[in-house]
Amino acid sequence: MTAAACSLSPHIVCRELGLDIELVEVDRETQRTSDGKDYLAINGNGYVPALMLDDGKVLTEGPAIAQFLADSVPQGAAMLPEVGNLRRNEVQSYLNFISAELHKPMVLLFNPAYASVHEQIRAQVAKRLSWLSGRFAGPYLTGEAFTVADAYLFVCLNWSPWTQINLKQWPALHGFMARVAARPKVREALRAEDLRAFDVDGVYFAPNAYLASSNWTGSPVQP
Ligand SMILES: N[C@@H](CCC(=O)N[C@@H](CS)C(=O)NCC(=O)O)C(=O)O
Repeated sequence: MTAAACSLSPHIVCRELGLDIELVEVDRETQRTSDGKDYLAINGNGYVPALMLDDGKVLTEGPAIAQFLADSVPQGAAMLPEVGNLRRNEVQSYLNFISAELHKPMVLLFNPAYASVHEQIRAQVAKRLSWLSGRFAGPYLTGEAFTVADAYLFVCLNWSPWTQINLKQWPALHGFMARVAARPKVREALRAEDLRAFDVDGVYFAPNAYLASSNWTGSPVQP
């Protein structure tokens, strides 16, 4: 994992499901893990997340990991309904949407190499967020249940302040962030990654180390 990166999404799923996990940090500069391994030998693409199982098998790609985790325990059906239930496909549809239409474009907004097209990318993301905000079926994306898609959406939307996207223009999305940020297991995951709330509403979280080293002048709040 890397603090506040998309790896936070399967991390939240693990905590929500009460799974026993060991978090291993990846230094994206050196591609070394905090337990001294070459990360490229674990995931040849070099990006997080990767899930290593007890038998050494490795699963990559966040949405696939989140689904695997939910399917691995009976209580996971609350976060990803069983095969044959159309709600499962609905959750999968959102996972794909978040991955392709939000996660990847938002990552480009962090990259100065794409600065000349950031405005256009931001407009495209805004279009997708407008669509999404009109789709909320309840407190969460598909209704009452907090699903693996909600965990993923929370993590991507948490990057809004860095990518200069003001979520307050979509009250449904801003409310969603507050609701998810208040979940005890989500707070546990945020603390485990040493993330601190840094906005007045306490719904966006950044690595403590980043807040300490950037020129941001507020005072971080322990989640
Ligand atoms: N398709 C991958 C993308 C993962 C991804 O973009 N990870 C980012 C963090 S959010 C990363 O590690 N980037 C570093 C890099 O690409 O080298 C997935 O969904 O798991």
